[in-house]
Parts: sequence; C-alpha cells; structure tokens
Amino acid sequence: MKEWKQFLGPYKQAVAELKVKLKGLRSQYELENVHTPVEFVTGRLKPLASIYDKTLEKGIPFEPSEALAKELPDIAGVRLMCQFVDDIGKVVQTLRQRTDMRVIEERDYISNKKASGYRSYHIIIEYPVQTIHGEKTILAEIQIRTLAMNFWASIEHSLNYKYKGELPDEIRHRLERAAEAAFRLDEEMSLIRDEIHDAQKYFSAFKETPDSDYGEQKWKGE
Ligand code: 0O2
Ligand code: 0O2
Repeated sequence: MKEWKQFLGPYKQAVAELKVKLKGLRSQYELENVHTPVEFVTGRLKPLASIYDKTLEKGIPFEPSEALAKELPDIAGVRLMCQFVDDIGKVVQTLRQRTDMRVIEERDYISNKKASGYRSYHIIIEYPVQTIHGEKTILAEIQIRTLAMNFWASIEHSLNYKYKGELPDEIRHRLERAAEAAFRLDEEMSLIRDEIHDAQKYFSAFKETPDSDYGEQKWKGE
C-alpha cells in the first residue's frame, strides 16, 4: 500500500497543479473582460479500484510500475467544461501552445462520437512534476467538453455503474435520445452565442458597478 501511495504521489500533485493552472485561464479571461472559454474545472486521481479494474480489462499486472503508467494515461485526470462547442477548439489551441506541458495525443470524440453517444475531446499530455528526488514527467489526461456533453456523460456514467455496464434496452434507447438532445442543445446555444455573450458582458459590468441598485431591482422582480 505504501508503494502505491508513493507511486501515485506525483499524479496527485499533478492534478492539484493542473487544476490551479487551468482555473487560472478562466481568471485571466475574466480580468480582460472577454468571454472565457472555460466555465469550470474539475480533477481527480484515478481511484485504486478503477486502476485495478483497468488492469484486469487490459490484462496487465496490477502493480505500481512504469509499464502500468504507460497503459493508463488517465491516472491523473482533469476536466474542463465549456459553454459552447467552439470554445473547445480555443482551449485545445491554448493547451497546445503551453510550455509547461506537452500534448502527445488527441482524441476527438466530438467529430467522431462513441457508439454510446459519448462526446468529448481528450488530450494526453506529458507533465513534469517537481519531486524531492528531482523532476518526474508523468502522463495526464485532459477531457474538454461542453456543459451539455458533461451532463450527458455524468448521467450515463452513473447509470452504467448502477447496471454494471449492462444497460437495459429501454434505458440505452433513452440515453441515445438524450445524447441527440444534448447535441441539439449545443447547436442551438451556438446559434445564439453572440446574444448570450452580450448578455453576459452586460451582466458582469452591471454587477461590478459599485452603486448598482441591481439587488434592489432583483427583489422587486424588475
Ligand atoms: P466554486 O466556488 O464552487 O466555483 P477544489 O479542490 O475545491 O477546487 P474539489 O472540491 O476537489 O475542487 O472538486 P472538483 O470536482 O475537482 O471540482 C469541483 C468544482 O467544479 C467546484 O468549483 C464546483 O463548483 C465546480 N462545478 C461542479 N459542477 C459545476 C457546474 O455544473 N457548474 C459550474 N459552474 N461549476 C461546477 P470550485 O473550484 O470548488 O469553486
Ligand atoms: P473514469 O475515471 O471513470 O472517467 P482505455 O483504452 O479503455 O483505457 P479508452 O476507451 O481508449 O481507454 O480511452 P478513452 O475512451 O479515450 O477515455 C476513457 C475515458 O473517457 C473514460 O474513463 C471516461 O472518463 C470517458 N469515456 C469514454 N467513453 C465513455 C462513455 O461512453 N461514457 C462516459 N460517461 N464516459 C466515457 P474511465 O476509464 O471510464 O474512467
């Protein structure tokens, strides 16, 4: 167990660092008062039970090793949620240009959705972590998706967990329809994105006015 803790240490650190750095993107856009392509950021260290399941699936030994780290590039995982599909491309472009990480693989499940209906953009990066024994470069996965894609994926993930991957036909069918609805929602939102941007700019400028009587108006239902 101590061996696993030591092995996972740099991955845990990478998740924490990447969350801070990627949340920083959002703050920088906000400071410049322009639309931020990053709505929110989450991250997790892959639980040991999930690592175990993946080793069984892949038929590799369940032991803390470089071979395992290579086979499981999502031990450190960070997720970036965007409002609009177009924002995803912007985020990917920004990540490709960063010098504190190196993008080594991209998987576009948006242009090529999975059979389940899953849509998301995945990036595998090499990320250097500073440890007391020197620098250690690890792999990490960044998933980038819209709020609608995220909503669908989290519901589908919980249902798959509940039914242990054997979804009843009716639920599978409903999930397919929900995936189509999420796709249409993204399309509709993209069509009115300029309107939404203007409204959001107006809203943040209004909130920041020190003598704004917004609170009062809100209570009066204006
Ligand atoms: P805030 O102020 O809530 O926005 P942490 O280590 O605290 O950063 P934690 O608790 O480990 O994060 O959880 P995780 O899963 O990494 O990230 C959760 C973050 O995602 C929280 O933000 C949630 O508010 C945010 N989040 C989750 N779902 C949504 C959502 O549907 N919409 C929005 N806008 N945010 C969501 P923070 O950073 O804790 O700060
Ligand atoms: P977690 O931590 O529960 O999210 P593999 O070769 O099998 O290791 P694969 O399928 O080649 O991995 O990699 P892929 O599909 O690029 O990325 C796997 C991750 O994408 C999954 O991680 C999920 O987070 C997400 N994902 C992929 N397909 C689906 C899907 O159909 N539904 C949902 N909800 N998520 C999906 P894990 O391993 O499930 O771990």
